[in-house]
Amino acid sequence: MFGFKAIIFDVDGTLADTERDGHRPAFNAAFAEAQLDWHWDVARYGELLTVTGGKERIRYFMDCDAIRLDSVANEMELIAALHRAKTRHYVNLLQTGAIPLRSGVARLLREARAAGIRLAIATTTTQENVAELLDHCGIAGLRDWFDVIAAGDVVPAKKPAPDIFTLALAELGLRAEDCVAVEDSDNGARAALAAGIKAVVVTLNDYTAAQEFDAVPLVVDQLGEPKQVVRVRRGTLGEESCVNLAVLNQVHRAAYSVK
Ligand code: XBP
Ligand code: MG
Repeated sequence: MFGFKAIIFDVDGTLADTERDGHRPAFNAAFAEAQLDWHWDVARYGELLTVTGGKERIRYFMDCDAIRLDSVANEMELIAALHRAKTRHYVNLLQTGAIPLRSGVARLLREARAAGIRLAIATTTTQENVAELLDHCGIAGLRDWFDVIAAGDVVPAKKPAPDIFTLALAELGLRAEDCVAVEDSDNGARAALAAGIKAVVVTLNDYTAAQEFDAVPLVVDQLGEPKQVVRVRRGTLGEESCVNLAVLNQVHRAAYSVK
């Protein structure tokens, strides 16, 4: 019935709004704990999000603000220690259940499972962070719904490089044309497209709403629920009122139709 076999989801900003009130305060808690006077406010964090990966983001911040230690080795050690502390703070927050899934995510995951569409994750963040998010967002056993969780430092280059999507495809044993990717950011969409996945859906959030997404066939403000108003920035929902399997199928068919 459907032309695709799997959906590959990004995590941060896509499954859940984790950045502003999740990762960002965890970074700030790590800085405070290390007695650094660094603080990333909401706007500054938006600028820093142009670099994916927490360690890479700290490095970028230090470069931007010309913060130098006496050796590169000490800088790397500081970044690694800060990132470990940040992960601890972030996991503690996730364990309180403070970060729910975005609108329509649980619905779409359930629809996919019922239809025999496989589920996968391709994310820049760590396995640990993904597991804790999935374990504490209110759906028992959610982690096991995903056949593949490709996460973090296991690939040479982070998004917008295609590597993590290429790994997810290899672990699924599927071709790019068998899959639909769901992302929230320019870096993420570029990574999916570079891996050969043409059927890409972007769900915007506050940090990514101003990005362009010229090459993405469907850009919406949320996956949404049937009776909600889903705002469509690019593409169409056709007869549907939210992003469901029928919509993903339309996106997939259009992406691979011979023109
Ligand atoms: C998400 C990220 C991540 C998180 C922090 O990118 O960039 O770096 O902000 O995660 P994407 P870590 O959604 O495109 O995968 O600190 O665990 O690296
Ligand atoms: Mg993201």
